[in-house]
Amino acid sequence: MSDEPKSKKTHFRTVWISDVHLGTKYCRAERLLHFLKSVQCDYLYLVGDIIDIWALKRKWHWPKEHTNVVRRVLKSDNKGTHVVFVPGNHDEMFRGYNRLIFGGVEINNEPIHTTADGRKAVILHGDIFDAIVANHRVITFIGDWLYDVLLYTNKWFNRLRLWCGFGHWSLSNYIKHRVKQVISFISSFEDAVVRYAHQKKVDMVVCGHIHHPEVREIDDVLYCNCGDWVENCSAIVEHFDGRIEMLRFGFDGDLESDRTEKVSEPDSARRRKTVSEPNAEPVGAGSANRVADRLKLEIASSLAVEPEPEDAEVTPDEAVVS
Ligand SMILES: [Mn+2]
Repeated sequence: MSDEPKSKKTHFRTVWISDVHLGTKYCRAERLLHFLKSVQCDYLYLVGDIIDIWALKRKWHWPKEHTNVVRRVLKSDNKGTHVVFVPGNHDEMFRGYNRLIFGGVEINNEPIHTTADGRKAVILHGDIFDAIVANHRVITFIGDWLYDVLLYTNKWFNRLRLWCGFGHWSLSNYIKHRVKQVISFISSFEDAVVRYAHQKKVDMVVCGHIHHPEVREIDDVLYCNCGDWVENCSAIVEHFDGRIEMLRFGFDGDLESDRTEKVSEPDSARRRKTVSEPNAEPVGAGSANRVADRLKLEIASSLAVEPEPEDAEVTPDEAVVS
């Protein structure tokens, strides 16, 4: 007997989450639990930094909500969900157990997922790019309140500096500089991930690590970042038709909430796959026709005219060269 009625659940083909950081006081375990209870999926990928072993080694922090999250994940398996754990840097000791199955959870350092519409996705946490990405420690989140506090502090700080004979030091400039650094950090991380996806010849990549949820097409690769359950409370999901979406819950984990942000992948990411499909098919009458159509399209575009549909009647207006 299930404790939640099935009708209330939202069904997805796949759910990806990362950077939960269980074992730290910053983990939004209740929100995650709320989310996990409200969804049902065929595949659940835990994309690293789920349990923060580093933090637990420093100071033991394990409230009962954290146990409940673990229980819920293990329970998903009983309901027909294939659970895959992709270790991150905070739970890297699990990397030694690549391809093993523990309590129904498969550990896999870099699984390949195939979407319902036949796209290949490489899944990895993303810390392997730390060495490539400069300034990787610059992941800071500056909240509004902190900004105010710092501005106030800055006033006194500068009085002190003047009194000591130093010049004025602008905090807001400093923050702007830091923000620029953060943005350049994120983009160099994304570049490194996308380059890796090119190497692996996949259509899509799902990662985490930088706590910055995203679904975006970069250089013909669909880049998906799960975000985290510390600040963003976010997930990447795949619908049953293969459509990818990023969900961000505004701190409540409630799918129905007004504050839930939903960002769908761009249509181009899916269209591109459909266009490139003929090459993969065995040559036959169907694919030969498609090749002919593409050729016609290419010739038409090089001549800058709209290719006319086979069965449409051509009116003089349409025949005009643009
Ligand atoms: Mn990480």
